[in-house]
Amino acid sequence: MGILFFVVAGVCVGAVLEEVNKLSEISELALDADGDGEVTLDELAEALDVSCMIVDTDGDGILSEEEKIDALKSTASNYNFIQAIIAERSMSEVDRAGECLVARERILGKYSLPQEFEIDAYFGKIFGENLEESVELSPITWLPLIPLIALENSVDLSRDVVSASSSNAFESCGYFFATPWVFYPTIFFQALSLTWALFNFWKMTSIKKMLLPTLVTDGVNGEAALLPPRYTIDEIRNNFNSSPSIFAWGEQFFTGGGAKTSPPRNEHEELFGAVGAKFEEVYRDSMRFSTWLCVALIVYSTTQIVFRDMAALYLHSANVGNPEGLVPELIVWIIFTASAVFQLSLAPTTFLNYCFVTSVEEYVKYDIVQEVMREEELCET
Ligand SMILES: [Ca+2]
Ligand SMILES: [Ca+2]
Repeated sequence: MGILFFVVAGVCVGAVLEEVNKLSEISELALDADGDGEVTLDELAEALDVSCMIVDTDGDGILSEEEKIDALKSTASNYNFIQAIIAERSMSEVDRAGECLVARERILGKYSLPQEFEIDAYFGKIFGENLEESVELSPITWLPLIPLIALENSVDLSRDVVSASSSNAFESCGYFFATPWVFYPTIFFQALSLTWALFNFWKMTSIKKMLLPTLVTDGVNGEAALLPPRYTIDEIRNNFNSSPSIFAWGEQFFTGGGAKTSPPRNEHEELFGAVGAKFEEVYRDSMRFSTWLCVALIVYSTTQIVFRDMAALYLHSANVGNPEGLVPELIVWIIFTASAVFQLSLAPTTFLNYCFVTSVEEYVKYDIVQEVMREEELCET
């Protein structure tokens, strides 16, 4: 069980690293049309196929702040929870690299950095630091799992079955499904895990969308224009809520008051909703727990139930404890496993977006910017 655990965890970390590598390759190859090593806004707009709209409404050749704000308001998406998740999940790697590059424009402008500044190196360092902390396994990670494991082990215990590999292990088959006080709590845990993983994914995505500048092609002169991030506009920011209904209660409960005790210190933090200024640490833990919960659910469901039931079915074993429950049990636990695998497949994107929302705009890590500058010899020190 332990080995499988680290295999699944390793695959998850590997997926993140692969994504990061892809992002930097794409920005170098696919987006730089004339190959001069720099991706201009026009090249970016061309490659990303951004929407063309009339920004310069009075046609004077200058994009005023009002014109930009009006244009932004008209591009607002009204996706619901599920639509937003599907849209983010089906986003191409090129679009994702494009997001890093438009964010780069903002960082460059804010700190007056040279054009040679490599945003890949900056995000790469941010990813690395966060990844190191996320894969750290502390004993406390296991706390939420203890009741579930105890519950399911009770099926084995009551039949003197030591483990799924014991000679009498089939005697428990069918009873995980047929024992209501084991089955219903399991459904509860599975639903909790799914909701949690989806919420983490959605929250990072929607905050990211607010922090990203919007790239459009102006319909009047055909040039690419970068509209400011949505959160900078009061009206849009005030209508935004990343803690809908019960999630606000949950966030406040688990953060000891959330925004009430740690109110947002700037417009960027207002986007974090009920969790307030504690977002960075709280959501790093939230992602970590949620991911380990998924990994544990996969490992536990497969080794304890799915593999055992399959073996019982395949061998036509005569020792199956509850033959009527065997097939439904196998089907239900395969669905549970599939659900957990799906949740785990969301984790790399959730993680990348977490890194993004905690390293742009008000959250730019200036020490890392300087580190990159030094390494690229863009500054004296
Ligand atoms: Ca170029
Ligand atoms: Ca104008």
